[in-house]
Amino acid sequence: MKKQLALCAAVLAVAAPVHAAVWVIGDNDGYGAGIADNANHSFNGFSANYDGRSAAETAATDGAQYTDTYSTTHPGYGPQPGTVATFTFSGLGSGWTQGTMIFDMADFQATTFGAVATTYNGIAQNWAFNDGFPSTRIRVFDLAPDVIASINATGALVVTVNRNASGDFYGFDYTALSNESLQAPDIPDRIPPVNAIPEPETYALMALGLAAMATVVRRRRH
Ligand SMILES: [Ca+2]
Ligand SMILES: [Ca+2]
Ligand SMILES: [Ca+2]
Repeated sequence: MKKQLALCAAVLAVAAPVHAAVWVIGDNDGYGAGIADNANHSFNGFSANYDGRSAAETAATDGAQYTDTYSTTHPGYGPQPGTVATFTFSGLGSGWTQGTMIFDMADFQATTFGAVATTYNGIAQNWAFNDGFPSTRIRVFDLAPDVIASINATGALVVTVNRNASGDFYGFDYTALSNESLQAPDIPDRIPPVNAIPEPETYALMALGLAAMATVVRRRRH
């Protein structure tokens, strides 16, 4: 029995990932400000200190700490030595035959300020995007065979976005990886928006409203 269980585990390990899955770093909460997909960011462009992160995102180490901010949490215009955002997807297993990277990204202006240098597991990607200020954009990329091979070899996908040679100022809402071949229309279903948690005073107002309604109903009955 033990041998059979061990064999099953081994087969599962080799075959993984079996099921369609999406790994998300950060969250689809509209840059911490409820900004709709592909809408303009509320960032005013004057100060370089936009920060819509939750406390958990600020403390994260997988790359969520680089979401819901501008320019990878290193505020300032112009090239900034050391401004490299690293997003680490781990525990991916092997057996990958296809995959998709998804980014909700803001304010990329490669022609004006220089493209950022971006790699997937060390493999260079072309990120010469010109979306303009303060546009946000959902981008969906099929993973190339060399990237798929690197995931199978390491069980991980490490994305680096390096601003050392660029003066562009930009942001991410979240980044995500799927082991399916997805298209843009699939994204709202796979990565549904996360609503901001209502503030305590909102609950208090709702309770007051319900109490008032109950009073009206009681009065009408009399
Ligand atoms: Ca957030
Ligand atoms: Ca920009
Ligand atoms: Ca977010």
